Amino acid sequence: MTAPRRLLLVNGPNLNLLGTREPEMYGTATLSDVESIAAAAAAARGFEIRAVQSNHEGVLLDAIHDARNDCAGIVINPGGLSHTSVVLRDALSGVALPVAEVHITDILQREPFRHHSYVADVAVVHVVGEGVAGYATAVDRLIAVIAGQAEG
Ligand code: CA2
Repeated sequence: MTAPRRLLLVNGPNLNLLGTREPEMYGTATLSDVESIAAAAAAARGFEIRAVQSNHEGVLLDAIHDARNDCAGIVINPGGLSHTSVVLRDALSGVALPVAEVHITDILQREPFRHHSYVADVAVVHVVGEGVAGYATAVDRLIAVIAGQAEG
């Protein structure tokens, strides 16, 4: 079967606040801008995006599980769940799709509690500290991985 040309874009808790608070940390782009940036990067390579943002972990898990049926990979900014959530990590490893983890800020340059991500070692692509442009980088690099898998 041909792999679906669709990625799931997941934004975790509090990322709905993008562009409304803390612009010195997260910039002025909104969540809607972020979803458009990812969609444009995907469209340039013939892919589409299905976007989900939630402040509820279970909603994120259900979206990740559903991606098994019709997505070729997952781009995720888990927000603060990166540093706390074994269940999110288990969901990502359970669906066995290639994952790109993206963070707007450079988590390694911030407080020590942000240095560890439970998602990091189930992701094949890692993008940190590029601002919201990092979502386009993550989409590009994930599609390159997917294309490589299709060839191999
Ligand atoms: O740098 C990132 O993208 C983070 O995933 C953002 C998370 C943070 O917990 C991670 O350590 C790094 C926080 C998302 C909260 O987003 C806000 C945006 C605007 C205003 C307030 C929060």
